[in-house]
Amino acid sequence: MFDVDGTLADTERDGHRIAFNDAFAAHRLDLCWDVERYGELLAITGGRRRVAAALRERGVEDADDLAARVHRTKTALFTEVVRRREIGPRPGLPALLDDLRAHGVRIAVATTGRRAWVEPLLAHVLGEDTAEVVVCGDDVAALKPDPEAYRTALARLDVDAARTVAVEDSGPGLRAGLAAGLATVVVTNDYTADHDLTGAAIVRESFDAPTPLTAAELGTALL
Ligand code: XBP
Ligand code: MG
Repeated sequence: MFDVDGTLADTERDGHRIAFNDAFAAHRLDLCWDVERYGELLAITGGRRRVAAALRERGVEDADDLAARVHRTKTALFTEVVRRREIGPRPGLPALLDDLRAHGVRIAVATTGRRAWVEPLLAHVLGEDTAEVVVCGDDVAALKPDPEAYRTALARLDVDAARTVAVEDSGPGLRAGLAAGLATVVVTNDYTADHDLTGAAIVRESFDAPTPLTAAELGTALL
């Protein structure tokens, strides 16, 4: 089971962040997240919650309502970016996916992102054989680090947690995988390299260096 943001694709710094800033401008809000600030805000999962927290911090009344409207704009803007295929898979990921498929491994997705952009991104990143099950932020009441997205994906696949590996990029994602009872492999990125990754079955900085991550290595996470 793969996470999307930061795992299948590097979506955050030059993708979501820019779309949030464009949405703030469209709503005439004096708010702009630089790379560093956005990294801190990633501790709050889910775009709408992230915006609401920033608005509340500024003492904005009706922060939740305004955040919902701003987030709708952001989702539309980011969906356009994804549809233009400006964001591709993380290096080394296509080779891992080929290896998993060659071994008959079932592939699912559990993300806290919105289905509007997740589906076109998966069509691009996973290709025609997209994931068997795709659980998005729209499908669950509680976002990561809550395990609901993973538990929902397990139920839809009708598989045991004990036979499933989660692949994540971040501390909140790792905690979601572990809380669902999944062996969890973490492939970090610039934003998550300093997260607390205690409990991860395997931690790597990349899918392809120093050696390619293989289906066999992922399988060792279950041992
Ligand atoms: C990623 C998120 C997402 C994105 C933004 O966390 O929290 O909210 O940052 O997407 P994870 P939306 O990788 O753990 O799923 O604006 O669609 O929420
Ligand atoms: Mg992630």
